[in-house]
Amino acid sequence: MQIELREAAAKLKSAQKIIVTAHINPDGDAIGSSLALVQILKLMHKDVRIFIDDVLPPNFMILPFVDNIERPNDNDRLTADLLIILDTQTDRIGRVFNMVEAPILNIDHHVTNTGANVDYLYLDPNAAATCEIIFNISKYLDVELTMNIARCLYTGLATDTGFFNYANTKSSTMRAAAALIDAGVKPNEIAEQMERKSLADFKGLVETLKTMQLFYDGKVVGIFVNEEIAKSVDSTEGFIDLIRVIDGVDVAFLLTCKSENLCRVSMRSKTVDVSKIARSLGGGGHIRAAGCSIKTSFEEAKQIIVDAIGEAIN
Ligand SMILES: [Mn+2]
Repeated sequence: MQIELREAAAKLKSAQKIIVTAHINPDGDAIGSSLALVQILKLMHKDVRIFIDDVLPPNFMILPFVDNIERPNDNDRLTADLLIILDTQTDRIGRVFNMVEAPILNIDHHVTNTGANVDYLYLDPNAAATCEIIFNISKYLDVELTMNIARCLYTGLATDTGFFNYANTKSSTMRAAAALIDAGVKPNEIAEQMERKSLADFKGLVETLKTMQLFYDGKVVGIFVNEEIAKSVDSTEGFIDLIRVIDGVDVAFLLTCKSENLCRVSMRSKTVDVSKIARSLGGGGHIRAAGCSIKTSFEEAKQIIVDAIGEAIN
């Protein structure tokens, strides 16, 4: 059932024992919104735990409260008054879904979220980030945004908007960011942390850029993190943003080899609705930034994604 923001706030108020989670392959918005919400709930004297079923990229380890993020154990079974799923739908939270028995409140900004398997969905596709929604919901909760909460929220806003560059950046996003700066955030410090790369990842980036290929008269560009490169890097965060700038390119994509028969695709576009392409392949996302997994070999996945994008642009 889709609910209003005010009703979502009421759910937070009435629950005492709360578990918060976000998507696997966690990004700045998933981690930032989870950590901010947990701190808000603590200020409301809630009994709250936070689980993310994945390793956290090192860039986010500076965020306040990050040590409180737990990974689920296979044998754990937990009950709670509320399970809050942030920045994704139920199918991308890994083992948390089966571990927790509780009514589900899903808070998200992905236009492709169908609300499957959840009790309550608050969906705002106009929000630039789930962090923007958490910022908005805090106004209903009588809590003051501490600097630590603000740093987490700002991280999600900044990373999901490409540091306020993408089309999802609205005046409301900027107003939220301004309020967070007023609460003590230093934008340069967050930017420096988020842009940091290990030498191995940077070398991986150089190798990946060498794989660049143009398709459809240069309207589409792809880069390829093959098995060898994938083994040498921890994260491919930000790789795709470097190729979307090429003149004449509408759709940029990154194909990553995850394992022998599992590939991951990320897409960015200037005009094409890539969320549709992602959805047609079982994934999701936003109009100009989306992704999906393809369960096949690297070569076959390449053909599938090139064909799917070709269909969308022609
Ligand atoms: Mn997000």
